[in-house]
Amino acid sequence: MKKYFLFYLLFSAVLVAKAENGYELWLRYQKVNNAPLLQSYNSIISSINFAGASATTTVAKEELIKGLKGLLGKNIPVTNSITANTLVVGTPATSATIRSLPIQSQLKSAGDEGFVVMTTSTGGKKVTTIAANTDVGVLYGVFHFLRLLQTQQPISNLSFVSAPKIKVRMLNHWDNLNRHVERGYAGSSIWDWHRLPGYIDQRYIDYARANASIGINGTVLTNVNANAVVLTAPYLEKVAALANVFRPYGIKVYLTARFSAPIEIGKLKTADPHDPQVQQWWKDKATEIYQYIPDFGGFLVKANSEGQPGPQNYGRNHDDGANMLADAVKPHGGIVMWRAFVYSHETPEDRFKQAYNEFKPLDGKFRDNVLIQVKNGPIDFQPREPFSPLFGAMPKTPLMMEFQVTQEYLGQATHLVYEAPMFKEVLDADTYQKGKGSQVAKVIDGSLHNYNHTGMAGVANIGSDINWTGHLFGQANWYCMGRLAWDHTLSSEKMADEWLKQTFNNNHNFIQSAKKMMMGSYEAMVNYMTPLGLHHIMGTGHHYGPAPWVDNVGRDDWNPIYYHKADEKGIGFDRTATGSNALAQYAPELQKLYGNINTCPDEYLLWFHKVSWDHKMKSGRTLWEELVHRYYSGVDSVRSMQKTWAGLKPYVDKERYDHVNMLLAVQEQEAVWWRNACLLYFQTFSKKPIPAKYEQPDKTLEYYKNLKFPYAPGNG
Ligand code: GCW
Repeated sequence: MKKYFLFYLLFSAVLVAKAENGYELWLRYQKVNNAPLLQSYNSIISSINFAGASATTTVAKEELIKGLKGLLGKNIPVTNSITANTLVVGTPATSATIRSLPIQSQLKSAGDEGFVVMTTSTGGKKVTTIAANTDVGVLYGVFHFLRLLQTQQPISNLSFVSAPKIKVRMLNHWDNLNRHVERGYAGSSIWDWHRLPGYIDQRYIDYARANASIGINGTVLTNVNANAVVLTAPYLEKVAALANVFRPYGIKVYLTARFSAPIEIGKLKTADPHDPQVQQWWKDKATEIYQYIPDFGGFLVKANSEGQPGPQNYGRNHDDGANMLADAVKPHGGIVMWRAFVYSHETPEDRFKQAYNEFKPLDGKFRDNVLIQVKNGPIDFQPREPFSPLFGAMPKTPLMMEFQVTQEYLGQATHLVYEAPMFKEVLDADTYQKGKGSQVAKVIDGSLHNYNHTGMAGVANIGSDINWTGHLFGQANWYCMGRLAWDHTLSSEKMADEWLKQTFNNNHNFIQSAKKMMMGSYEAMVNYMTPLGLHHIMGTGHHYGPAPWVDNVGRDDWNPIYYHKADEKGIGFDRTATGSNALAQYAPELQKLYGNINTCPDEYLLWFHKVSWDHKMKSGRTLWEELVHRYYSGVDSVRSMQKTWAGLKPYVDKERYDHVNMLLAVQEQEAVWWRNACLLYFQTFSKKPIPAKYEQPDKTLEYYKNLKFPYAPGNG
């Protein structure tokens, strides 16, 4: 009896897919479950010849050995010799073989951080090489090679050279020192400040591995709503401990600089950037920081924005503040990323226009180690925004992109929303600054204006939840942000494909359906939240759920009614010449396209026009009918996503299947909530029915208005 029971245990363990909690992200290294392919991999990789002994080389080597062991199901011997089918890894500096291989011109184009992955030969022996000019290039090459196996690509005839298109590829953590994450929906901050520097959480290492695997090379540890305490010695020691963990992975640490720090922790009476004592204080502070962290990346600054102190407090301007900090870090090789997310309390001007108005006149006035960090859109990470007009306006100042990976306005961590299509929409948008073909991507990768610095940042969606991002599919947004910073020409489909295969499996049916679900998820969310160019109609403060009726917040431009302007006549914000004329901040080609109500794309219509309820849309429907149609189709799309996922049950382990399944059900309820609340509210102006063919709202507008969420997560 006992014998049978044991047998049964063994048998069932083999049958049941290993439960997974998502902690391993896209680095699971499961054994390749395709026999012919596995055989081919095994014949192509018979040993590893790995040159170099630096800290970076060591982690690269460990990763390669670990990855191959998992993927091939056996240990691949590491040798000093080269035989047929050796995997030759290294740099010209570390490996004589690499120096002798016919890959020198490819190596040249790989630059400082890029890599070459090639099938080639040496002494008549066929080998595969992962080569780079630097150790970190080797690390990136190793991750690329492992990705080929994880996604089951052929590797018998490789010829691939890759170099990042953008230099600074980073995450911004809005993490406070008490571990609260502003706009974080995945638990508390992963930075365990209290136990640092003594205790090094394994998570720090896995965080670094994950980032290196997608090419991220910088991390801002602290919230832009900054606390000067992080710049004091006890905290710098903690920061240094993190920097030590990240360094082998090619990741530099950056901090947010609170502009008033000279007063708060320096005991000065002022933080005026023209004051010599203040300037000296920052120089000394920079010197001190570099003693702790010799490769410290620099500062990210939010100044004179939403109550943060800044140079304008002293009658100075952004360039004065940025340049003072730039001078302080310059001797140490640091940079300053100065944010353009500003809008003033005092100016009644359309908020859309303010960043441009403040920064455009400063073009060319910044030191050469300053980048201006611009949010993708003119307002604030809304579900859909036109690109920020600043991207077409500052040829003499390096502009870097700020995307928000955390889903503050995109359903937080309960909605499955794949963000790549949104990022791509902005990157591919044409600014027309130097005529047709002046895409935002070419501005930020420096090719349009020959910027000396280039950068892309993503506000992280990472927290201490076991799966890092709250929603398992939130991992895909972290993944694609890093991949796009490396190569913005990658398609959304390609990145979804890679992520799904590495995160789940390579089953064709699974991949096709899951990819389709991901690809439609962004548009679905826009439709059930803010279709046709609506924006900023979410709940106040926590930004959770719909609240288009809010009209009582302290300042005008925090109220949803400021943005949708609905009344009996129609809905939308007139930003043409008859209105705020924000359109004038764009190139003439775009002014023409967006300025005409009949040519303005539906996606941006209510961003630029006040449109009457009876306006005939391109679809033939009236505006009201179209609005209803979009809200309903958004909900329908979520229901299809639920069906798709249910059909994928056989391909996914129970734990992760259930996780996504439950969250999709929440998403469906919340999509209905958005749809009903918004339509019932807008109906009070349009005075038109929701046609009978649609399922009718089962709650009243009053019900929705009375919902309160005092403990919603992530609040500032
Ligand atoms: O989107 C808004 C957020 C704030 C955030 C601010 C910013 C860090 O609601 O929480 O503050 O943007 O980007 O500075």
